Amino acid sequence: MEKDLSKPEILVVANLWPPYMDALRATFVVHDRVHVNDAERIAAIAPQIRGIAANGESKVPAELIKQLAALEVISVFGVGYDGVDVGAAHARGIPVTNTPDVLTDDVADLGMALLLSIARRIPQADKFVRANSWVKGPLPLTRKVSGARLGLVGLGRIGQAIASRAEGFGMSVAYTTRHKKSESSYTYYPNAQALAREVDFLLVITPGGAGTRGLINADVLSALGPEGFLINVARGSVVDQSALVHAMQHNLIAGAALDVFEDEPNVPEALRLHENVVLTPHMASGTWETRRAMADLAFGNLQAHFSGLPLLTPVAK
Ligand code: NAP
Ligand code: 8YV
Repeated sequence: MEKDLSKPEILVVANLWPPYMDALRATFVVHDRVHVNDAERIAAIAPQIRGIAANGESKVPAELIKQLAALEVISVFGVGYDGVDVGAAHARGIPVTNTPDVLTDDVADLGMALLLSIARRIPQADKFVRANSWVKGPLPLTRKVSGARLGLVGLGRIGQAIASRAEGFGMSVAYTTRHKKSESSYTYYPNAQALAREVDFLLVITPGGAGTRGLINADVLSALGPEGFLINVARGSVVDQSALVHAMQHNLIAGAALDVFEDEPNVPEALRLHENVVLTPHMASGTWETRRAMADLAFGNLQAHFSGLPLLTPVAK
């Protein structure tokens, strides 16, 4: 097929949602993940690549940015951009865009769903009924959510939305962030360990990357204690997964509900086989409605750039 030279060429660095790919293919010359295992092909097309389409899990390291001499813009299908070397991009004057706000409700909904699931043991109860175990006797009692104490590690767009939902359950809300939010009436703790000591549910919703790597470590889990539950909808890197496995195996915490993992899609057997966990496959923004809105925004950013218009949602310098 003849290449349409009027279309900008872009490199897709993730397994993107098919309807989004359709929109990209209609407007750009799309090179789909050729950088992953085809050094010769990427070297051949590198001088033409003007845009990158990534997602929240994508790696866009400085080396790739350096290789693409004509690169003008990086659009992330996701609010988190911890896999993109934003410093290296900005140093070359290349803007990075993401998809904030449009996914906030879904991620907050899944955060609460995971909290309810681990506390009330909904997946375990479902298994119990399906296995016909009910005929032998009742399911053991579970943990009440309404009125319990929630601790949020991160109180940004999504953290705030989770806090509002938790208030609807009559939960008390406390949080930790690097900077105390003067406008917030929730109780502030200066670090995750101090927060964990005071709550029943510790829910993590910070960005990933170097600044939060291993923030939830053995000390934090020990502070959460044998009655406490951990919920992570942020990034796998924020929780020290080995420390978590150790805490689960030694009943140092009551349970964990996780949407994100250190090495996705690989989840350690120790977590997969544990009775007191609820696991979901990085699906917090995965509804038709939200993925459509994310695709529109991620595409809109690329389109704005190549039309010489202001970007819709650039990541701040
Ligand atoms: P946001 O509005 O930027 O909020 C981030 C919050 O994290 C802020 O309150 C920030 O406060 C806090 N924070 C940053 N570094 C911290 C640290 N070292 N210790 C404690 N708190 C820290 O972002 P958002 O829109 O709420 O999204 C948050 C993250 O959720 C994303 O970056 C992404 O990683 C994750 N996410 C996951 C999914 C999923 O599918 N599971 C979907 C969407 C988003 P300070 O700056 O004051 O510290
Ligand atoms: C998506 C995410 O699952 O927005 C983020 O940061 O992690 C998620 O919304 C992801 O970007 C799509 O693959």
